[in-house]
Amino acid sequence: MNPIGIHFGYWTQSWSSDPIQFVGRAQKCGFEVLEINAPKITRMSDKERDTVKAAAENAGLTLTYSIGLQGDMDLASADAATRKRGIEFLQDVARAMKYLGGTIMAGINYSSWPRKLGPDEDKRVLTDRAVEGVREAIKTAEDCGVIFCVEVVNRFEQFIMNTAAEGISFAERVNSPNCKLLLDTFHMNIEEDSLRGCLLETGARLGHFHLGETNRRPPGRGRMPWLEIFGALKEINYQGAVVMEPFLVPGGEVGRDISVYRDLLGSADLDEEAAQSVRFVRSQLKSHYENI
Ligand SMILES: [Mn+2]
Repeated sequence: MNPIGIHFGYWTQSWSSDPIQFVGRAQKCGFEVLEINAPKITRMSDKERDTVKAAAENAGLTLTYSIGLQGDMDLASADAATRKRGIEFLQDVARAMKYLGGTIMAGINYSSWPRKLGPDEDKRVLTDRAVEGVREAIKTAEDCGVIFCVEVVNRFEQFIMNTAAEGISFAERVNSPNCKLLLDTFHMNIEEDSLRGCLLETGARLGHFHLGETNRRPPGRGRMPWLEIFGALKEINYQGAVVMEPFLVPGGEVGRDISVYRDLLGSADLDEEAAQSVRFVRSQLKSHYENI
């Protein structure tokens, strides 16, 4: 069965929070994977990395690494120095991940986030630059055994890949065995004609998977058709992690970037909500394994 994970942003208002504080909480809630901030590990000393690695191992957690490149590292930028900074940063991430034994690097690692198309910009030109940048950065990922998962996100957050079909075409152009797709049900719900259809189309190119309800409540608290989604993952024999990415609390950098403008937690408890969602996802996954 797929390991179940959570994105650390669920518990914090700052992307640069120290990931170690979420290890114990994730374990207690029943997770097997914790997705942490990739930029953060590039700024750590080896000693700090050792501490994070040991804590995750002791908690039985696999770490995955999330990226939303900032504007000054945009691989699609017209400015060569900006693109170079982005490539060097992604190389640093791959090396830090190798040190930590990590394999899944995922998110907006091909341009910047959030990002709209400017008035004088042409999507095709920017996509060409992004492909070229990823082709360069991914060489280090290949050397480090890191799978470079490009996330397909909805139109309000980025423009380069809004559908799995666009993601597949991007990955084909990058043409590396280490280039895979990250699909996310929150974005798929907005853009895809068919949830099952786009997963079947992606097939073996799916490298990572995010779970989110339509309003980013924890899975099981909304109206996403989970049985259809998990059934399609089973059909394509997806063995990777399923990482939930709920965001309930407004405020701070995270609330602002995710556009959380109201309190979705109410009187509930963050850890109890997460623990309940793990049980829900596990039972949904399990029902597919029992029916074969
Ligand atoms: Mn996501």
